[in-house]
Amino acid sequence: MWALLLGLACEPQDIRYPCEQRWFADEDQDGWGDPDDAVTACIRPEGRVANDQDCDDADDQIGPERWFRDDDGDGFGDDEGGSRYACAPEPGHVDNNADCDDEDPEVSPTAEEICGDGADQDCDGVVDEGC
Ligand SMILES: [Ca+2]
Ligand SMILES: [Ca+2]
Ligand SMILES: [Ca+2]
Ligand SMILES: [Ca+2]
Repeated sequence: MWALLLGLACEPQDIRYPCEQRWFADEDQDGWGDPDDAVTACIRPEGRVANDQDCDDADDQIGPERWFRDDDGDGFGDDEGGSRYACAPEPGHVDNNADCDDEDPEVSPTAEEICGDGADQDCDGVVDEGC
């Protein structure tokens, strides 16, 4: 019985992370970590997260924003170009994913619908409406 318990106690831990994994304090518990407070461990220490992207770890209302690639430069991005989280604006990125054609600056939510061409210029999901 004791041998069995001891045997279990000596089982290797369930290591799911490389031991050089760094864990960042998440004081405000918003899921974003403090880049200035890191420890290294194989198992996630309580109250810590694997990212270091919190902009203010004392305020759970302040965290990184999601930025979307805007390839055609019309001020609207999309999901396809990928997105990233950051505290400051990312070059070539915008804070929305409202572009329905990120290869055409003439197509965006602020563009005007062009009648009769079978395309949806203003990204409202309707082709040639109001024509
Ligand atoms: Ca945090
Ligand atoms: Ca925060
Ligand atoms: Ca765009
Ligand atoms: Ca566009």
